[in-house]
Amino acid sequence: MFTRKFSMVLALTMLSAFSCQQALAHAHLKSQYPAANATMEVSPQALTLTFSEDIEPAFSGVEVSNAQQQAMPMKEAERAPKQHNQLIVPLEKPLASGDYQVKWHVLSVDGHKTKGNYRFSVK
Ligand SMILES: [Cu+2]
Repeated sequence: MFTRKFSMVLALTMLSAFSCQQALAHAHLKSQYPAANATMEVSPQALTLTFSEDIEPAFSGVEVSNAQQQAMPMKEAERAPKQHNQLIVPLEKPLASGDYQVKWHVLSVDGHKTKGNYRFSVK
């Protein structure tokens, strides 16, 4: 017969094993344009972020800020029509030369949220 405590430990162990499996399905940033730490000759017209899983665009977003922490005007992030793991974020206007920080957050189709950041610069 299992004691109450043992059953509890068993349940928690199973739960954490399950969470680990779920974690593999989270949307991680696989690649991006401009690439992390890249120096662009000219401003990109849009940022493209590709994730390991399909994402929900309505609950995903990207912010770009300059070295003075000012947010750059962006159009609404869209999911690529034929690639549901890709988020495209057009810039309202070209970026001036300088360093930029990109902060992203996405909701993957499995319902989990992930976020991260990286930098790039424009010559
Ligand atoms: Cu997940």
